[in-house]
Amino acid sequence: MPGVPQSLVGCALLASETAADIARRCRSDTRLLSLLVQEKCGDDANHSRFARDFKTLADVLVQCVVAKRIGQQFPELNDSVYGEENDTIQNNVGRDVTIRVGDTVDETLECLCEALDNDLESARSLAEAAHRQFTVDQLNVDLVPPDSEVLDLTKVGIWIDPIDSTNEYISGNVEAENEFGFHSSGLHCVTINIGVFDKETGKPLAGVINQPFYMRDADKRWSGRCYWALCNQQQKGLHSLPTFVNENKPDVIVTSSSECEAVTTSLRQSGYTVLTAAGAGYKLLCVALGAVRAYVLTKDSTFAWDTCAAHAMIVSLGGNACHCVRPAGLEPLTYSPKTLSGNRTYCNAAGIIASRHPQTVQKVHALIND
Ligand code: 2IP
Ligand code: CA
Repeated sequence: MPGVPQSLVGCALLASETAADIARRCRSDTRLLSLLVQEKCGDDANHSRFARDFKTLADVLVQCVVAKRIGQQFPELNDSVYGEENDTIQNNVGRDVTIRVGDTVDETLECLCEALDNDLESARSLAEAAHRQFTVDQLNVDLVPPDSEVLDLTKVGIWIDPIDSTNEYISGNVEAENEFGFHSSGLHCVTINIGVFDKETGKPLAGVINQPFYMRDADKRWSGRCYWALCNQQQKGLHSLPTFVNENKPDVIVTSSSECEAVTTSLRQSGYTVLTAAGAGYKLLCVALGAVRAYVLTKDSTFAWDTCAAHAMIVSLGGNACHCVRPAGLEPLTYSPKTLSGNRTYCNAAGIIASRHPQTVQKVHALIND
């Protein structure tokens, strides 16, 4: 079919657009959003970063849609697609509903009706959105992904972060771009991250990032932008990201607003301009796009699903994303399949240093650890 690449990265890219459409729909419907924001509990919550951690119906539905699409096109991957969220959400009368995307709109509608307390209109709109198919020419992407890729699917695992920066997504603020061309908070920092990795080596292989809230028109309607990259041995360097960036500007390091003052002070004293931005995926995307020189995080507040997609992009560009603090050495982050153990298993416990420039990764690692 024209505009529908047969590769895994192409499939993930088109699925990410269905996901972005759902994210925009849920966000523009205040009733939907207020009904379905739910607090995460126990091991599922990211308590090292947020006192309260939330998920939305959009998170759960997006994850199910992306997993379903990948499983439909690549049935051999059915058991190798992992997501940040579990697949249940509580409805208004306190009942847990497992979200399932069916083979037809009606099957999905039935499940969503239960989650939405029989609000048929909202459920139908979401069920239709979950089954909407896009073609590449409908996407805001700089390069069409290849029709095939050199991947051994028996070794492939996939991490999905359905909505990264859920807190920004829920608050819905909009902030102006800074002088370096990125946003420190707000809806622009929301991303959908789909990362492909090698289950044997733990290395990233490919990544897709969709930014659903990239631009707003005069009628305040949002449109998005998406990116993909391959970094498997045979296709490293194949991506839709800018290859050349203007290096003639201050060296900006982006950090979390929760980063320790001692760390940001030492980076500033070494001549870096240090700025904060929300969203681990968004900060890594800023690195991949060349808007910043590096992303530095000394804390254990990110997970495999936050980093795998952008990590693949940065590797495709010749850079890397490595552990930041000792006792971990200057080794790249790695990824493993989801098992029954809790979410902390997938935590990037020694933080992150990510840059398109390997010498920056080394320099910053030395600066923080010496
Ligand atoms: C969060 C989100 C946060 C980030 C945190 C992630 O993921 O990306 O913004 O904190 O590390 O786990 P910070 O913004 O300080 O970098 P989610 O929104 O999916 O829970
Ligand atoms: Ca996340």
